[in-house]
Amino acid sequence: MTILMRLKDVGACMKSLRRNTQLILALDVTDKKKAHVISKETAHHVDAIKIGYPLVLAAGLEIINDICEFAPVIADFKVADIPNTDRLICSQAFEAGASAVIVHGFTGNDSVLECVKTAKYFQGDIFVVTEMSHPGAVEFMQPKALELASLAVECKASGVVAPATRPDRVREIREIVGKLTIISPGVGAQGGSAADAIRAGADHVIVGRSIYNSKNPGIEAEKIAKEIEKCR
Ligand code: NUP
Repeated sequence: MTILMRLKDVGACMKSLRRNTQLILALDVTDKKKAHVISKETAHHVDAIKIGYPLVLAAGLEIINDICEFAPVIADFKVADIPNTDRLICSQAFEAGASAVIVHGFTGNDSVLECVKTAKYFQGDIFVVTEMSHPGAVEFMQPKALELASLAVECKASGVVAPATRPDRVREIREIVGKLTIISPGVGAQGGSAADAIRAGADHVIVGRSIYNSKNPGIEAEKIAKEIEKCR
């Protein structure tokens, strides 16, 4: 199938990341039907839906095209390979209907530049991981996180991923990335607070388990969106 045909197929997808509720849902469920139901219930309260390996491996890449009817999709593939392979991976994600792809920066300038070039071709966005939100990130990522943030700026990425579990780090990363978009995971299940991350300079928080494991994902998403609204 040609790229143009595929682009036509995904014409119904929402393409640009909104900045309305500042909430991004991490849809890490592995049941296709559940993914649809949760997306529909939360769509009004989220600016985007992030889909990663758990759902794509369970439901197939086409799930991106399904979910982008509800909200722009960020493909969390944490791309980390040689430039040619990065281009192939990013192209697959954008052709499937993703608005943005998350990539690692530790592979270096050439790899990140290739991802950004590919995103530009599809009019999409690239977010570069700086310091991850889990405790193990302090071992190897934290010492290099600010350099990874600078690399994202140099490579003209759209934004970076920074840890809501460490708002001070979000603040430091904001100083380096300037106007770039910061998306910040680690709220709820990992212990971070949405309000603290936004106050520290995040544009959006990413929330998974607290929403999709709750009895009523729509109400939970609305609650977090209201918490964010209050601290603006
Ligand atoms: O540093 C990161 N931390 C993190 O949790 C980078 C990520 N991409 N994520 C992702 O955000 C993680 O893979 C999951 O999809 C989501 C957080 O989910 P939860 O902890 O709110 O359930």
